Amino acid sequence: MWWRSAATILCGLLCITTACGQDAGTLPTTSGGAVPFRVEVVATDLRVPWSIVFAPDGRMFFTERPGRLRVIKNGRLRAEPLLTLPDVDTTLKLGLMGMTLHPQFAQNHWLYLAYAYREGNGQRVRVVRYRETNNNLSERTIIIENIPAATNHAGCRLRFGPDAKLYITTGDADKPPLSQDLDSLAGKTLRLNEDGSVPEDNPFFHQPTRRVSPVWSYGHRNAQGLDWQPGTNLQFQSEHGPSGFDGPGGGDEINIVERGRNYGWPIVHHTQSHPRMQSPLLEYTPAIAPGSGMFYRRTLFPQFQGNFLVGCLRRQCILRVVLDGRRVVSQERLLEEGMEGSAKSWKLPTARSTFPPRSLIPPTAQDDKTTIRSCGWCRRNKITSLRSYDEHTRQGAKREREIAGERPDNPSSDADGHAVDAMRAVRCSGRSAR
Ligand SMILES: [Ca+2]
Repeated sequence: MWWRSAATILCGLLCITTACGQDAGTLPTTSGGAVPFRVEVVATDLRVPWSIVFAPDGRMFFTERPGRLRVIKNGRLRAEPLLTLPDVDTTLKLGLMGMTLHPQFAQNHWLYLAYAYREGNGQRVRVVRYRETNNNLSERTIIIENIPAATNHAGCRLRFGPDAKLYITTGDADKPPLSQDLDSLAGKTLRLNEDGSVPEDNPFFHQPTRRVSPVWSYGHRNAQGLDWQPGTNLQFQSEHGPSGFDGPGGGDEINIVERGRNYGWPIVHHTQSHPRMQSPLLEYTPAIAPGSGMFYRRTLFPQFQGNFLVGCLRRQCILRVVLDGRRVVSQERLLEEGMEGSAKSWKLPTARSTFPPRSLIPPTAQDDKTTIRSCGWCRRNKITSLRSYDEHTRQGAKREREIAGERPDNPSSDADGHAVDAMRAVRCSGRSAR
């Protein structure tokens, strides 16, 4: 029942975009009670809804990871999907994930999807474009494909920027060094024209093809939130930090992403820094598992205007970041632990001791005492071999889970700690507004 996690996040986001409660005595509020709101359930029995977009005519399109594109019109979920992709790979955290509409959707009806598919023994991601007319999709066009992916790290957030270019986040495909390889599409932000061609003003040259590269920024692990700040047009991303197998747990990031820059993975992560790499604006340990990120632009909640809202898979809450340009003014969690009580203040990031990802320790390090001895973190933590590194990682991940309040024996938690409380959807329903 782990997919209910995403369904609850869907409820929360809808609350922010469509509903507002008056009975503040029993409703969730932001800290200090400044913004009361209530959650309405608009659809049930969904399988991992991942992207939501609104058409100019008011219809709501959303993806389900098994490969379905669904629509809600006038508050009702249409029973039949608009589309069921035949070639989607739904292994673990893959599937149909990204969706966006062309900025001129009202005129050209172009809808873009990003999903994982199987290629040989591995996974890949492709982005396709359809023309949507009267709930019918046609004119399938491949925009880009053969993007490396893996069961965990596949990126897939799609959005058009203020420059009318299509931006795509990609994961490191479980191969961290690819994030630093400018000739690979893994662990990057890509920037394309609406038809999939590469803009001539992109920052990098792709050596194998001797042409301009789709790459806009690099050194990402798995960014899945993407939007531009109203007013400044700064690009913000949320990004998942290590899961334990590729570095200590936590280290989730919010970054301001700029042309041609290196965001560090896997050379630096958590609170580490490097003179030629960009440090995150915000870092979160324990993990929050940021699965989405968007700026609030609407008028129903004027207090949220210009806030960056992040859908957190862990604890199933929404992180609200109040910003003044590049400066973080405050943070809080909304809807944490379901609907009960007021939002709690977020513990602001603090410096932590961290250790290098396993990929940076050469395979021969077990016999290479010089390599181990040259690593300050390894010395401090008495790491003398890859085996002791792995044990430390395991213990660290366990501690992170305990700090996060998770129960390792909870049968409704999956391996990455995307804990699920199946009853939460019921609670949402019991408190629905109408
Ligand atoms: Ca980073």
